[in-house]
Amino acid sequence: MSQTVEVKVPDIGDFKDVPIIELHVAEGDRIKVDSPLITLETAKAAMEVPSPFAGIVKSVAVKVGNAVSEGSLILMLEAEADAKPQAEPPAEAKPQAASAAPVAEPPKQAAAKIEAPKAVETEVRSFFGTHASPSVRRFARELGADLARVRGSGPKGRILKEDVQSFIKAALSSGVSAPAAPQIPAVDFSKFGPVEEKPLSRIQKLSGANLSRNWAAIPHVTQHDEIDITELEAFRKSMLEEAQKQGVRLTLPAFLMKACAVALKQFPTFNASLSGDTLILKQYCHIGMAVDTPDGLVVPVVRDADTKSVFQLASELGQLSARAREGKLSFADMQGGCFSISSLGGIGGSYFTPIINAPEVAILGVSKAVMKPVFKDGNFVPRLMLPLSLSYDHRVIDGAMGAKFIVHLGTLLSDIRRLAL
Ligand code: CAO
Repeated sequence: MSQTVEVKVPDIGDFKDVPIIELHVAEGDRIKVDSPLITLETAKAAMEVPSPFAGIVKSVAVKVGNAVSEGSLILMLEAEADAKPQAEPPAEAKPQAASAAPVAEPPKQAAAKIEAPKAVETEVRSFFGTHASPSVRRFARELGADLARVRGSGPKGRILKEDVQSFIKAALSSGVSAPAAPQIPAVDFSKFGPVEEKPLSRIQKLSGANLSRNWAAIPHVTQHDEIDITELEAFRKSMLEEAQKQGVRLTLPAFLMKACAVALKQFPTFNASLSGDTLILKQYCHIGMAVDTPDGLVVPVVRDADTKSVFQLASELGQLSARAREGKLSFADMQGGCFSISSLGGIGGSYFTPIINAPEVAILGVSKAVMKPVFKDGNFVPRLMLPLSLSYDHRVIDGAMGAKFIVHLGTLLSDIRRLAL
């Protein structure tokens, strides 16, 4: 047997005439105990009023914008006979079978849920101060949208459900994956053995956020190749003394940068950035070089690398990496790059998958060159082989273009006379 009951605003503390910012139910809806009915917005926070009973909504007495206080009628509910509120309501508030429309005050437990501004505030803080109602937060959570990135169009900048929908649509159409990465659960490692806590450095925190974003937002492809740099290395060694006289430490990265600058001219889509559906092709050629510092990775940029000689590039790289290690790089030193190189060749290892330094669309990873037997002109001959790993943004560069670029780079590095052409 069902009975019609009045559902009213429960005890909401000292708040009076609180505006309704969301209405979650309509006439005819079947609702459960604790289903959200309305969201109220106080000066401090938004809070949801849950249903104390299960049943079918007969009529709704309020609209968005109405101001309500404790005891205001929200709706008439045909409560399910066997539907028990979450907690026993106070005796005087129980639905009365004899009465046509008995007053059903929400049970104390349900009221406690919305009375607790502390819980609401905790939720607000966890979203870094974004202004949104609990139902919008829940909606955003379900879709994996990061509310901190959603612009609110409601009163006082409040984020509405429509704002979350628009954010997801925009992210999907721009190809950027909006859903936040699933959180890795926190583990108490001290349960398994002794541990020491070491906070990440400022650079690690900054670059970590950028790396995660770039890794998640860009469809990466990494193309590997092995380049014969025997002659290049012989030439480099032959020039070391002359370089030293000019105060320059002539290492492989300077040649790599020169070759990349020449290849970028040949393949302009690698010297570009994606802006929505438009490719911005750059008429300048600034190349970043990843530098390992005691505080973490930084990428200073060499301006107009295409206009500079190998000696000039070596000199500038030496100065930039020294300043990077002393923590003396300015923000401007790390801005405006068109393409990046990450050279791990001085350390070792063969092949890796570098992460694109957005808004750039490609990055060259360089590993350690080693002598290998190479089959050439009918014989195995010892050659110095350099492993290269080119990561590119597959939205901008297709596989054929990626392969052509790395092959061209190989041609330039195998015969550096071509750099002069
Ligand atoms: N293969 C073989 N030898 C190489 C090489 C390679 N690919 N690259 C460099 N070398 C040699 C150099 O020629 C140099 O040899 P000599 O001492 O005989 O002249 C030696 O290795 C030392 O190199 P280096 O690393 O000290 O200096 P560098 O100019 O080659 O590199 C820099 C400069 C800034 C790229 C490097 O110091 C650095 O920081 N690399 C790390 C970058 C990094 O962390 N990338 C990862 C990013 S993703 O997390």
